[in-house]
Formats: sequence, C-alpha cells, structure tokens
Amino acid sequence: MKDQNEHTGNDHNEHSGLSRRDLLGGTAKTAIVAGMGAVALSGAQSVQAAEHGQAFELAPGELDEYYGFWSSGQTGEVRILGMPSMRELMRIPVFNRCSATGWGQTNESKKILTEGLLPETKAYLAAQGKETYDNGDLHHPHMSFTDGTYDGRYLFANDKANTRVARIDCKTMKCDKIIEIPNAHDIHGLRPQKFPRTGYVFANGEHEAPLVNDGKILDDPSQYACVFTAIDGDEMKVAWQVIVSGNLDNCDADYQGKYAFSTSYNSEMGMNLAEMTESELDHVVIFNIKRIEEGVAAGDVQMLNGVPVIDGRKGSKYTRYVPIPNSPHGCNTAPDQKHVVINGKLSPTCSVIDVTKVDALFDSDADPRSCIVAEPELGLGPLHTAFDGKGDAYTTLFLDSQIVKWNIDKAIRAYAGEDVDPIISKVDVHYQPGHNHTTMGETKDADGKWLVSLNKFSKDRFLNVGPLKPENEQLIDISTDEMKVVHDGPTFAEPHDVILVKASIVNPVNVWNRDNPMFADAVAQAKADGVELEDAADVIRDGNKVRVYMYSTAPTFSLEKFTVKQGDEVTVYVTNIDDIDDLTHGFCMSNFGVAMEVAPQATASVTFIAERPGVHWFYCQWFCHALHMEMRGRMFVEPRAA
Ligand code: CUK
Ligand code: CUA
Repeated sequence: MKDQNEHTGNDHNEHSGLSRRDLLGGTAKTAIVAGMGAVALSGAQSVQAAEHGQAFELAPGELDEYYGFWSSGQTGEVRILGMPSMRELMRIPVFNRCSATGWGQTNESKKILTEGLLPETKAYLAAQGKETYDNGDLHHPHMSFTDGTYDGRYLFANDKANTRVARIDCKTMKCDKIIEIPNAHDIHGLRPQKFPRTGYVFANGEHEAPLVNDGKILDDPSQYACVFTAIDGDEMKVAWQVIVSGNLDNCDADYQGKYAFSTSYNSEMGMNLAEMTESELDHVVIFNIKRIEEGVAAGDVQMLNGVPVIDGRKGSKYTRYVPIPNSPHGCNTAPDQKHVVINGKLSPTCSVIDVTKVDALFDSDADPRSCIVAEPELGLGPLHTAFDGKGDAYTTLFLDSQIVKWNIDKAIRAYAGEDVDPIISKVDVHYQPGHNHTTMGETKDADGKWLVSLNKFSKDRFLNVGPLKPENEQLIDISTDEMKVVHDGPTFAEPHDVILVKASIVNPVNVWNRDNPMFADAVAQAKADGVELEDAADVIRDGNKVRVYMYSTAPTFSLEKFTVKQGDEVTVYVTNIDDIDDLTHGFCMSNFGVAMEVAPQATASVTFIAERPGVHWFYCQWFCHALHMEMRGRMFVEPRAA
C-alpha cells in the first residue's frame, strides 16, 4: 500500500476537503471521527488519523489493489470499481440496452441476448414487436472458482426479472452468453461451485408457479413448485434441476464439492405477506450433488423443456430440509471451509451450519437441526454475512442500520453452553444495509482488509437530487477490531451484491483477439461475400439486403460514402484495425438511432432499414484522435421510385 503521508499531506485534497465539508455540513464529521477523513483534515492531524487505519485513497495514476465486480439490480448491468478507492472503472451491459456500446442493438449482442431464450419467450416477445427483453434485475455477480478460489475466467450473474443467467468473459469484460432457465421462475440466489471448480453454477428460482405453467393451473398454490437449477458453467447449459418444497432465496456451495445450500423464506408457500411469514420456522434446503447426479444418470427424473428434473421435495433422498427461524435470507460459506452462515432476516439470529455434520443427515437420517452448531443473536434484520479469513464474521443488520462483527468459534462455544459473548463490535452504516462483502471474502483466500456495506438508503448523506435518491456504499476498514467507516459512495440503482477480487487474478486483454467468437458470424459472412474484414471497403447487394463493410483507423473510415435504396435492409460491419491500447472507435448513423462501439481489433455490426431517403452522415462517436470530428462519411439513400 501507498505511504500514508503521501496521500494525506496533499494540498489539493485539503482544499477540496474543506469545500466538501462546507457542503455536507455535519456529515463530514462522521468521516473525521471514523479516523480516515483525510480529505477533510489538515496535514498533521490527517497523518495521525491515517496511522490508525489503511489508506484507501489513491494518488493520480495509482492502481487499485482489487477489482470490485458490482451488480446493479434493476439497471441490469455489471459495474467494475477499483478497490479500495471505489472509483468506477467500467460498466458491462448485460440485461440492459446500452446507448454507448450498442449492446442490445448490434448483431453480436442481439445474438447473445436472443439465442438462449425459450421458444415460448421468443413468441411472446415477437407479439410485442421485440426480439429480446430490454430490462433485467441483476443481483448476484460471482466469479468462477478453481480449488476454492477465484480463477479469473468468468463472471456469472442472475436476472431475477426475466429468469436468465448470464456469463461475462473476463478476458474482454463483455457478456458472452445468456440463457433463460426453463421450468423455474425469477432466478434470484446464484453461486458457482467452489470445488473442485466451476463447474456448476447454482441458481435459485424464487417465485412459485405451476411446473408446467400453461394456464391450466391458476389459483391453486398447492400445485405450485420452486425449482433449483445447476447450470454447466463451461457450456452454459442447464445440467439438471430439482423441485423443492417451499421457495428459494439465496444459495451458496461448500468447499468440498458435496453440497449446495439454499435459504427458503416462504416454506409455507403462502401467496401473500401474512401467509408467507406465518410459521415460526422456515428452512434451508441442502442439495446432495453426488446423489442428484446419480439420480439423473439413473433416470429418476422427468424431462421438462429438455431438462432432467428431479423431485427433491421433503422426504426425498436428494435433499434435506433444516428448520431455520422465520424467513432466512443470505447464505454465506465461510473461508474456514467448514461453516455456512444462514442469515435470519425476521429472526435476530444467524444459524451456523457445520458442513462436516451434513453427511449424517443423509447417511443416518440424523435430526436435520444436528448440523446447526451456533445460532448467535446479533441484532435486528440480519441479511448477509462476510468473512475476514481470521475466524470473524460481519453481518449486516438491516433494521438496526449496523454491521456486527462476531466470532464464529465463540458463537459455537456459546451455543454449546459456555458463557462467552461472540459479538466483538458494531458500527453504524447509513442506512439499512443489504449485502456486505470483504476482500476475497467468498473464497478460501479471504484477507480481512476491507469490507463494503451496500446500503439501500442514503437519505441525507448526499446533495439532494430529488425524490429518487442514490444508494450508499460505504467502505469499512476492518484491519482492526474496531470497524471504521472511511468512505461514502453514492450509486445509482441498485447494487445488491459485489465481489472483491485481487487484481492479480484478473487479466483482461487490451485488444480483441481476431478469433473471438463474439464476431464469428461477421467473419463468416465476410468470407462468404469474398470480403477481407481488415481491408474492407465493400458494398455487397443481395436482393434488398445490402452489406456494407468498412474498417476504421484513426481518424478515418475506409468508406467515405456508400449508396443504398430506400427500404433496403442495410447491415454495416465496422472492423477497427487499430491495434493500440484504448483506441476505440464508434459508428453512429445519425437520425437512424444506430450507434455502436468498436474497440481495437474488434468487428461490430448493426442492421437497419434505410427507410429515410437523403444524405445521412455517419460518424465516429468515440473520441479517438485530434481529427475525431472529421471521422465521418455519408450514406446516400435513393428514394423509392414514385
Ligand atoms: S438479495 Cu438484495 S439485499 Cu437479491 Cu442478494 Cu439480499
Ligand atoms: Cu474514431 Cu472517433
């Protein structure tokens, strides 16, 4: 880490800090009290304050120690932040439509957004005049694992809104696959298999519905079911599914490759709030992966939408149901590779499962609760738990607006009757935290440096921007027992979840590989047309379809004009032959609603109907050169004969 003095003795910071303090009034005091309010303090004081904690600010040009991969909830994208500076570095469009990159409009992205949809979904969308959804609700981004830690290959993420799972290729940081999950409804909890590798991506269908949901069964909840899905993360295909009793919320996997765990907040299968929260106990479902694989191989399944579905409802040999106090939510496996923390939500407790005691549940029908080794009372509204790899856990308390730090071992001893208090400390967060995450905390390599609290409300923490407020992500120094909130980070809707990954694990490329499957279709089409993409300045007419091939190299397109006829279906392929870091071009056809990004060595294409006669400029909308404004050309559209 950077020398503390260099950060905090900075004049510029001092000055901007003062004005920030003036603007925020009392709020900045919290930062000062927290000991890391370096920006608001004078040199001598700030050095002193900083000595009590780790530096989180970076000087210009310095790089962060971690990647933060953020969800964005109903925005539908993944965001990359540098950590601990919390500087936003990039946005990866996934389930959303992105104006800047053309995601959702380019042929390459449309293929990814449409090819994994079920036939009935395609039919539904066609009736709306659409090819794909343009919204999503992305809660849980998680990286692929090898041997219990992140391997830098892929990120996986759920779409609760439209029952999909997406994969992001960490080499290019672009989404490369999206599949719709059949038979399930509204994918929520999602976690990759940790051991031996990913492997499976486990995904929870949250909302109950008839298994065959064709309208024959409507208001008869006794015939509704929830479905747990194991996706093959390499192929992005559903491997198998399990029907469960109750609904499914969050999930996690063990470090042994034997079990997956899912919380159920509606074991009652209630259809309204009163019914859903009626019983004192809900449950965690434990899935026995080996038994399920054997059952699938032995054909103990029904085939539904081409997927083998196993019946894992109560009493089945494939699952066990562990009673948990009312409405558990978060499900978090500890880096000790032994404990899984189930977060109580409506119960002020967390329940700790010892994975070594789960075998007995399956092999000797032991009491399902015998795998619970601790149930500390932590505060009101425990939602999610993070870990530091040193035996301590950090649980968000939604109702208390706090994070509580507690010791797992002490909680176990207290549960066994010893007179010990597992709670180490609590810190106020602002306000109402959902998820929280530690650096490398979801792997066996948790390093206990930083914690981020993803708070659902910011209220008065920032300048007022109207009735819709930002949320507030707070950075917390956990290098000592006393947790210190050191930074407020306003964010737009809605970061549910994040993972914090050591930068050395993630190694994206600087330019596209020309063999990338992203634009394989364009390469194949060009070949069929006898066109060399990297050297193209061609207009190929094929009936009323016109394919326009050009390359871009700063500050020109290889075609400065081309002519089509009104009503033609025009596809423009642009290949960026610049081979230099950060030399992205764009292609925007003005007044046609067409725009896309073309990064170095990529090909991107877009198709539109040339229904507007006249002269139309296309231009590069990605600043690339001193003569970027001049990087443009004309499309002539000849009017249809009268
Ligand atoms: S859920 Cu959002 S606060 Cu979708 Cu992970 Cu708990
Ligand atoms: Cu090319 Cu701007």
